[in-house]
Amino acid sequence: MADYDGRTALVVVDVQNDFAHPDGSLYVDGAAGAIARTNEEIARALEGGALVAYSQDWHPEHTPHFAQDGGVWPVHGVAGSWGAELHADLAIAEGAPRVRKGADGSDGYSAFSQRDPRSGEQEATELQALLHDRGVERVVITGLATDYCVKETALDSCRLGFATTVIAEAISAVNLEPGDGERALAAIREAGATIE
Ligand code: VGL
Ligand code: ZN
Repeated sequence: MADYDGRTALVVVDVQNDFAHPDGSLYVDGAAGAIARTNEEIARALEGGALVAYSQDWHPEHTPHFAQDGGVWPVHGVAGSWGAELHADLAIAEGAPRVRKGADGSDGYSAFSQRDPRSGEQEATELQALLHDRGVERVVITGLATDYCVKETALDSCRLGFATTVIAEAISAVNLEPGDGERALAAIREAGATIE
């Protein structure tokens, strides 16, 4: 269990039906366990006065991110669709911010930044400003998927100078290639985050 206080934010990454529900288009094995464990962290975070923020993949119907449009992934996380909704079993902290990413055709793996598909430049999502405004120094990360959005969010978090912890039991990997999840954890550790 991570420690939570007013200078800590829990970032719950992409616990959306498409990743977390067995009927979702990009269902991640182990999602149910990750949700249960995430809910425990949410309760503790709220008790400790920490900010809880939820990220959501929020793609247009056509984007180079999707296989149908030349990318790798089945259609998922389409803005406003059932698949993009947060999973019903996930505890939702009242008034908690939701950070939507991957609109405008960017991959949007990280909750902190996305690459503008036209200029190619890396731009911040509103999460960075949100955390800075609240004086957040520590970031705890849970959610889906270990080898994509959790990893990129954790790497950005470290890069931005937040003391970063990833809760191993509250994440799960896509594993397009066997071992991707393990390699992601190694990269997260390498970047300076703690895996708990
Ligand atoms: C994700 C693949 C494609 C994720 C998002 O949330 O980890 N993975 N888009
Ligand atoms: Zn996506």
